[in-house]
Amino acid sequence: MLQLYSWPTPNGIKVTIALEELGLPYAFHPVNIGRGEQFHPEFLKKNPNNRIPALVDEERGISVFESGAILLYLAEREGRFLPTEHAERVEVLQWLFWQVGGLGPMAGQAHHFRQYAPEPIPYGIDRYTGEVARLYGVLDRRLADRPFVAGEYSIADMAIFPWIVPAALQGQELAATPHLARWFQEVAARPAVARGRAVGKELRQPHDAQAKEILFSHGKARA
Ligand SMILES: N[C@@H](CCC(=O)N[C@@H](CS)C(=O)NCC(=O)O)C(=O)O
Repeated sequence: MLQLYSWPTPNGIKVTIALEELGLPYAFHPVNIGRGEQFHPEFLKKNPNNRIPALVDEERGISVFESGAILLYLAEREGRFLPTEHAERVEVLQWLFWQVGGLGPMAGQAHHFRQYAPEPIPYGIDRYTGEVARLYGVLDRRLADRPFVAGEYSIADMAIFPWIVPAALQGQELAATPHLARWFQEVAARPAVARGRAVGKELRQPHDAQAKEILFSHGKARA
């Protein structure tokens, strides 16, 4: 059985979408990042980077952290959503890495400066909102002449999708990127995506003062 240690945020939702798409049985163990559970010693054994998600494959005795590595692990394990042919495979991998190295971190900073910074910092807001706008433009051009980012639906789409869901929080208007908007509607309509998005949804709360202290105090506070 697969054991998923996670929370319903974009990096967590990627993995529940992939598990649902693959039809794999798994147990979801919530790690409340707003209460500091990502710093608990038991979780740190699974992810030394104190971030969700982490996946434990009991059957194979393998533990994986980093959402992109988890998607890759699951796709290779099941032989789905990642082509085996070299050129097609690299298409998927480059967009998967583009998400984990670019869209995710930049959108995360846009969320931070637009929603959570203790006082408005125009330089931070402009820099990250602008960078996310650039990345949305890259995706829009990519999707102009193909249905999904790497041609066929793949783990790259699963990785990108949860970061487009909160577009408004990143200062983005999907109507400005019609090809991306079309792709977004198509991915959102997949039943497995809807199931993946629903996992743990009821647990999600707006960040209160304690959560902000834990998440944004640069390691000073620990629950
Ligand atoms: N590169 C990591 C990023 C994971 C990440 O940032 N997770 C966030 C939630 S989306 C988290 O656990 N935050 C807890 C914290 O900042 O202490 C991945 O893709 O798995």
